[in-house]
Amino acid sequence: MTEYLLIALALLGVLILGGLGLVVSRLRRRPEPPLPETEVDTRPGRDLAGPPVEAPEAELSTGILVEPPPVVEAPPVVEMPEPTAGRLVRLRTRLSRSQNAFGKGLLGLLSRDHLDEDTWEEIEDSLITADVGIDATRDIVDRLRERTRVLGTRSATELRALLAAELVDALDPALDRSLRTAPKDGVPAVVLVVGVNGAGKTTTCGKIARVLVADGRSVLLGAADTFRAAAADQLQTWGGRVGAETVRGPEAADPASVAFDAVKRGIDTGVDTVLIDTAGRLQNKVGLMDELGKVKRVVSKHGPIDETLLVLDATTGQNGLEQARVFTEVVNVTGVVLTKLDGTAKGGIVIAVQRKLGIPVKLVGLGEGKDDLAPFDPAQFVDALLGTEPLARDA
Ligand SMILES: Nc1nc2c(ncn2[C@@H]2O[C@H](COP(=O)(O)OP(=O)(O)O)[C@@H](O)[C@H]2O)c(=O)[nH]1
Ligand SMILES: [Mg+2]
Repeated sequence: MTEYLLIALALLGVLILGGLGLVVSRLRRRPEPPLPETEVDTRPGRDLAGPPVEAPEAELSTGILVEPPPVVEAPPVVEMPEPTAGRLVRLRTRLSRSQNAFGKGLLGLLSRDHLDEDTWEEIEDSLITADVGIDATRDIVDRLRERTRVLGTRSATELRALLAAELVDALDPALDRSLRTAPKDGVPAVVLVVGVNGAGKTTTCGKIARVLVADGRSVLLGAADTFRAAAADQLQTWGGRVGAETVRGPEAADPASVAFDAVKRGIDTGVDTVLIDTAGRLQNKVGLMDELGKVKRVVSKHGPIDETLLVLDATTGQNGLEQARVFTEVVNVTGVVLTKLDGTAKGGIVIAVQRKLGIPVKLVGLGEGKDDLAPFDPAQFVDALLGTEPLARDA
């Protein structure tokens, strides 16, 4: 028994001495510049990599042969994003919060006792104010008036339903809004993301990558915005979180060659989808057209581009629409992503965008959060746009 005690004491002594030695050597070394800080990821899921390896130096300096735990290269922590099903419903509150005044105003007008000429004009005004666009507004209001007259509709509940139906109709619910991201014959699908600076392209690329990964797809990102190194860093950060590789070139590299390399790498590594983020400086329209046109041509050498998404900032309203047209002239835009709908009371822009560009809105951005991107669904969207609060009063 005493033997054990002695051994334990001896061990303790050696440990203390070793520890002291380490402290002293640390003190002596003090003038040296500190080592660069390692980034520590404290997110949940970290513990999968096993307990942290603590102070192996102290153990070694005691002279006791304590086998250090094997140094395992910790696997990068890959996040599993939430599934997309029901996202628009989940994000609905965010949308209705920003659209509240619009929805309330409209429904307030519809619940007036007499829908006289002035009231119809006010209804028109609120739709135009919400960026629905003049032509679409006229159509919607004309049809609503007609149906109200024919049906002899009176109650606010019925009127709300009629208005909702007209708005949904204006959004062309039959349009194909699916994203073509599935590989064909072992060749990855290529998705090109375009739009003006600040619209939310890089963020959207990142969010889409998460959606695809959540659906069990493998993704590669191409940082063809080579204007600022920070742009590629930003994209790489998004990719890193979900384990997606990012192909980037040196600063000021030719965007087309980066895009080409990205697709090539995607083919070589056998990923399902290659997402290409581009730059969108509009100061020089000709330059931008040239650059994008070249990206498109060069990437097409590998095969046709499956999806070209135009990212539009909903808060820029009708101005954004004008800019959008430039892009549709250079690339074959197959879908629109309308971002920042959480930050505007002008959700009607969705209607105007589709009508003016003749391209379906496929996705909507509803926040800066990593999963704040939802597939666009006309009926759910209109529901959120109108909100339901005034109905409660009506019942
Ligand atoms: N509120 C909100 N902000 C967004 C949304 N999408 C992007 N952003 C923000 O818009 C800013 C510009 O985004 P970024 O992706 O860098 O734009 P890019 O220049 O087109 O690549 C960033 O601060 C994003 O967080 C969205 O749906 N809602
Ligand atoms: Mg960007």
